[in-house]
Amino acid sequence: MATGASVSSLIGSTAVHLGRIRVLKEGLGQLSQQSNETGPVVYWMFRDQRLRDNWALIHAVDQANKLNVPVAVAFNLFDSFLGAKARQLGFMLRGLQQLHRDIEDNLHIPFFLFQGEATETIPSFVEECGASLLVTDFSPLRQVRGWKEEITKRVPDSVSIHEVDAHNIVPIWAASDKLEDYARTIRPKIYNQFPDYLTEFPIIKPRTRKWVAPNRVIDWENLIESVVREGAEVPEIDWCEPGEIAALETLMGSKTGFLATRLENYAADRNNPFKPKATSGLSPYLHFGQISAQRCALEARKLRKVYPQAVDKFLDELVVWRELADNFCYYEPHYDSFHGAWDWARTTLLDHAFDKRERIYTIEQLEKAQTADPLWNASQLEMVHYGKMHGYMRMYWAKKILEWTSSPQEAVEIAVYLNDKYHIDGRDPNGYAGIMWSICGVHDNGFQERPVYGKIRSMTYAGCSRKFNVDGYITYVKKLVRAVKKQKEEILLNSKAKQPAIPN
Ligand code: FAD
Ligand code: FO1
Repeated sequence: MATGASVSSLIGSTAVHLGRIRVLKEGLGQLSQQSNETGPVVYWMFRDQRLRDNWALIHAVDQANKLNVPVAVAFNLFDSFLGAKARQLGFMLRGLQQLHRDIEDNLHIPFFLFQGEATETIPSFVEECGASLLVTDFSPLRQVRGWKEEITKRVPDSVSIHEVDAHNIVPIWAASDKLEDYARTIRPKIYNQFPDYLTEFPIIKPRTRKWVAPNRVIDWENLIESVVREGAEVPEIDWCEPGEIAALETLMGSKTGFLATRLENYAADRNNPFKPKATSGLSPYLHFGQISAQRCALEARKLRKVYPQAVDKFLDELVVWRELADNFCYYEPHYDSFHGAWDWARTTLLDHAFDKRERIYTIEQLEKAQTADPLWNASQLEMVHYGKMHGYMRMYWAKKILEWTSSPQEAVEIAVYLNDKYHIDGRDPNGYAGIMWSICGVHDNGFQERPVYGKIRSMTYAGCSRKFNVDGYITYVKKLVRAVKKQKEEILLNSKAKQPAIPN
């Protein structure tokens, strides 16, 4: 696999920093197999589902302009993706529906939606349209990497494949070539490369060369309706509007946007679950790539003179901790199980494996928030009904699962299952790293030894009470849940009222 300088000998100069691109496969020729005509550059969009500020799309357009060929964007909707339900799929598809309209209207780039296995649909499309190049974005998750390996084998030999890290500000392979121990070890590696990578994006200008793309009407309404029906067990949320425009509004909007109206309180209040508006609320958009972290960082940095502490804290979470999570999933094959625990943590957890647990709950009891701890129950209900638990509570939530299950192995399994099932931003490297930090000592140090936890940092109800208004948070979640349930009932009543009366 070629990176950096060797990429330059393969693809020449590009609009995108060469360190951001990896050549997964060097094709034998640029000419299409189908005819004498040269086919489009195909961008298989995966993790970075946006047309603005997208280095993978910029690279695809840049290469197409150089080859004087058109560009096509392809997205594959998997039959099943890590158990995603209506909540996540509805959000994603509604965002893609907007992207489809915007990319065709504004950039005249055709958008293709395939359904099934990407290992089948993407190579077939590449072959059918006689693609001259396949560009894709980057994810460290093992499933995605497996699919890419398979696709690399299956596309015709004539076609090169370029992978662009469009998600991280400093590309994962440029930030570090190893598993990093701590935020403090990766921080200087990232910040030192900001001059190279934290740059403004060029404007995308595809050549107007028209490609007569095959007929491809996408019935979004029906597709979304059926996906939402099938995944109804975890219903959609209504407080977070999907799509790039809404994402930019959440970042910069003058009425409620984070930078314009809320950044000020970030340094002081971001760890207060009773003040949920103090954090950005960007994680759903970042997870689905509906906004670029680089855009968030560029805009936040402009306010550094006014709010230095808040901006520095925000950049630390957005860049250092987020990219550390990608680093963890990229270099640690067991990123979502006890096997991925830090060595000291594994030792101490095994030393305490047979400690008596004061309480043990089943996965069903945990899922239904039936524990004796009202604070934990509130956080679980916030996740189940609202779809996003406050960041501070996520740590407490995961640590308590360690305390209340019979082994750390089981604790990680349950935490991953619940986190991915209910969170709108689940299935993300941040989630796996967050759970492993909470339960398995990842990126953390040892603390004073305690039963069950061993040297893993513990969190307690009393500690939370000293930090924030626990009762206020519990009451806030109760209200939230009541409102969501009421709304569900109204929707149900409305849909029943709309059904035609059954004749006697
Ligand atoms: P802000 O505080 O506004 O932060 C801005 C962005 O920085 C976030 O959107 C996120 O991309 C990044 N960020 C913030 N905190 C962290 C962190 N600790 N680690 C890595 N990146 C961070 N995040 C997810 O995106 N998906 C998950 O499924 C997820 N599960 C978690 C599970 C546990 C047990 C823990 C401890 C953390 C988890 N996090 C997860 C990380 C963090 O809690 C969320 O990213 C944050 O609460 C999202 O809210 P926000 O966008 O308002 O955050
Ligand atoms: N990406 C796809 O290319 N196709 C999908 O069908 C798909 C579904 C999906 C469901 C939930 C979810 O959280 C993400 C989903 N993604 C999908 C996006 C992408 O896979 C994620 O951004 C990566 O998992 C993060 O690395």
